[in-house]
Amino acid sequence: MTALPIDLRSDTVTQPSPAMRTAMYQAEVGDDVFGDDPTVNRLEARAAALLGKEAALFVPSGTMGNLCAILTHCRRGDELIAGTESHIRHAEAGGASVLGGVAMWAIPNAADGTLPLDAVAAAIRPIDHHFPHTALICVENTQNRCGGVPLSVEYMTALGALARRHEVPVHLDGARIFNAAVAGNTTAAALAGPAASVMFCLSKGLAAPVGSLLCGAQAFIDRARFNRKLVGGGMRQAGILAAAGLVALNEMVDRLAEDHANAGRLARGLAQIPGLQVDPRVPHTNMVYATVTAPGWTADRLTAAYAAAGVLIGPSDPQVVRLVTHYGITAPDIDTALTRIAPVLAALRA
Ligand code: TLP
Repeated sequence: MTALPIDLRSDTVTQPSPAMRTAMYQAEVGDDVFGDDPTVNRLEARAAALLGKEAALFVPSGTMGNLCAILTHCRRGDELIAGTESHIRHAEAGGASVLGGVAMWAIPNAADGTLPLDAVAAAIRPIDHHFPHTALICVENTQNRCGGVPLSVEYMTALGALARRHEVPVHLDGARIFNAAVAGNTTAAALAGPAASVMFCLSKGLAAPVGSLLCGAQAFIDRARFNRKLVGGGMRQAGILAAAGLVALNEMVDRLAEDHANAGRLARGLAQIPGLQVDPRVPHTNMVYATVTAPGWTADRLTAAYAAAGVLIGPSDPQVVRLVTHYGITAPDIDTALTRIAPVLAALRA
């Protein structure tokens, strides 16, 4: 295989754009742990404004952004509510429990990615000395493991109202909130409005090399800054990274629609392949999940076979694979990928 592989494992594999590299080279920097980095300060102000919050904190990763939010909202022994399919529960190494002493009450996500409101209400603990204190409700938008589905402003508003009635804050894992905003024809601020805090990533579909932002009220972000230091996330001349982040916010949001269109193209192609089960209507944003139904095949085996054919994908569950479109993947790349993988199951079944 001499042609370059087409990498659909995640939107985290994106390369920075030429404008990002130029901005990084030219970035004005200082020591951000002293609050001296003008580029980080500009990025934090811009992120807060875009998300409709008072303040923001630049962190190295989405995982650390979620962790700092949890450490800031919760005390040891508290409990948070999250979806069974949420990244916080599924893929953050149990950080809330290990580092925060916070227990998780997991509610099955509905197929549309939401946490059913009656289930959330039922999971909020009454005040009783037997029970841990429910300190936080976490939702994810887009909801990755539910197919990258966007949650609507209406749902977020209803969840926010429920949470307010119970005086429990909502944290939004908005790693891909701009995908949700573009898909739902709304704004990130409208989606984040009902949440007390929101984390979003620069280094996924927005294609920056590193970094995420945690946004919320000023007093919340001041305490989160303490927690970022606690977990070793204070970075020094981080303006080098923030410069790429500013380009990401200024130039890379609107083009996410292209990734969504390419995901649709990919899903329609995959739906033609016997041995894969894909709902061609399903990609709402930039992810396609496919169930491997070919007898004797698993997600791992298919991933290896596709890699040998020059297409990188990710196993997600024993029989499920995930393919993600992103900056650097064009419509012709999708067609090439489909041409490469179409014969794989057919050849081996023959
Ligand atoms: N997701 C990664 C993997 O960890 C699965 C991916 O390829 O999708 N929240 C959500 C919803 C995420 O999908 C991710 C990363 C994170 C948080 C964590 O972000 P990072 O990787 O920056 O720590």
